Amino acid sequence: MERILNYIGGSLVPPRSGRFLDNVNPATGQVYSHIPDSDASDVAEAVAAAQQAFPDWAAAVPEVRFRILNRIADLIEADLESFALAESNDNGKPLSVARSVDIPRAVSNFRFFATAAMQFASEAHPMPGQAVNYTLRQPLGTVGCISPWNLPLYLFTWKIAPALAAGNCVVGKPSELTPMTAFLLAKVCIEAGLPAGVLNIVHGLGPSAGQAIVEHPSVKAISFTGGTATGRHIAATAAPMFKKLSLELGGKNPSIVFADCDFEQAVSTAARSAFSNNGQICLCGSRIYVQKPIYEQFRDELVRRVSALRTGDPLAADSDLGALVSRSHWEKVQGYLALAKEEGGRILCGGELIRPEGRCSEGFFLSPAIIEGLDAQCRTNQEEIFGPVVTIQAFETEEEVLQWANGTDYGLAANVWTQDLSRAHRVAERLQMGIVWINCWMLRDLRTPFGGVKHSGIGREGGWEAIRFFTEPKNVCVKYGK
Ligand code: TXE
Repeated sequence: MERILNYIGGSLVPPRSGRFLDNVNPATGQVYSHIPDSDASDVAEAVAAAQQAFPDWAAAVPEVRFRILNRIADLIEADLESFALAESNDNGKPLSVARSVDIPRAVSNFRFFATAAMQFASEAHPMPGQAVNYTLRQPLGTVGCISPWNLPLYLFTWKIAPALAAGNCVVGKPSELTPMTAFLLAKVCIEAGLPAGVLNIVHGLGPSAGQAIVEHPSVKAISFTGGTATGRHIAATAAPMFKKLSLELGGKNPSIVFADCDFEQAVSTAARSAFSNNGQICLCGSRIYVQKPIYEQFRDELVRRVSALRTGDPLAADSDLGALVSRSHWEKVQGYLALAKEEGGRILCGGELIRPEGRCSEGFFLSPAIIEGLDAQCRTNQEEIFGPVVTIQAFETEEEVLQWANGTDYGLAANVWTQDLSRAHRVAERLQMGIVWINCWMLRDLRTPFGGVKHSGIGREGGWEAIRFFTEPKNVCVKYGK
């Protein structure tokens, strides 16, 4: 059985302890590879390698970083099929989705930030006749990038690429549930000629390997995407050490459909927004609010379309949805279905455990569920489920739906459907979210700031925001006047 290895100091190495963990394919329920159960000693070795590589990487002219990051992008693209298969086996998502969304986006991340390395410019603030100030933006040194299981390579590279482009060295940890694409990335980095120690990938569990990265005194910043509880714990550990923090956490995002919407676009996108990747995307719209005049028509059409989605073997070309990521997550989502019923919700469709024939009969499958009859304050509508379970509810006024939309601890994203231009801007301004989509969902320009407010996190990723995060500004004031 395949053994995943750590990538430290330019080499693929086993964990120092010699201990490995099982890597389960959630579509089959079977162990299909082993991953290092790394601890603080592996992290210490990775940090030492990064520290050693840092002076040369930080001093390299931008063209060097540009060329290597582009080469990494090219090599992932050339082997797209292996990456897509690894992603599907680890995560349970349809191979077609990994092939068309996740891996191409990881390629784009490297290309985008390769270019950023070439284009980055600093500010100057002249004081006429007296002095000129300029801002030197210098890389931080060794930084930690910790990523989750839902979009494994896409989110890992979304952190690593800007950190490297800005001249930092990285100790990264992918989720222990989805390590395989990061292992393939390590092999690609070796082939691309990335200098030893510039990127180090340590596999293992959050409380051991992840915690050791957060605690290491030489790691200057942590860029983390994952659950809110983990984010809170990381913040509590890192804040007293004055580390820079970027935390992309959970969401409980509303889809708000006004009666004057383009019905076809709203209903098809609401379905996509609710159930893409089985609802396991922090940006998924999991609370669907529809204005009264079109509520019944919209609900019935949504139920019809969602009932037609096929949940099954991720490798089958006709599967729209695959397995949930792990047994424990599958059970957690089922727990929320039971809670929704206890709270008085009616399941309009889905919520059934699926047992596909053949190799996937032991996999973690659940058909996509829509629940009606719950109020905005109940736990089902307040807590992040992160699975194929969404609620639908009718609203009357703009004021009412804004209260519901803003009435959770989270504040990541919203999608709003209306043809009324003034209302679109008004609602966007009042939504307490980091991202608002009007008449669309998941339309992303990589230059835009990405992140949430409230318990959805702190800091922003994307474009120059990411480069700024991974650099320290130093003001140099040069007096030339008398
Ligand atoms: O994420 P964790 P989990 C939400 C979603 C999900 C819940 C828990 O609601 O049900 O979070 O998922 C590492 N120090 N999201 O448990 O634990 C861990 O190894 C350092 C939303 O899988 O937050 C992994 O690499 N690192 C989300 C990463 O943190 C630690 C995506 C995320 O794991 C650590 C995923 C520690 N003490 C889950 N403990 C989104 N916003 O996209 C864990 N880790």
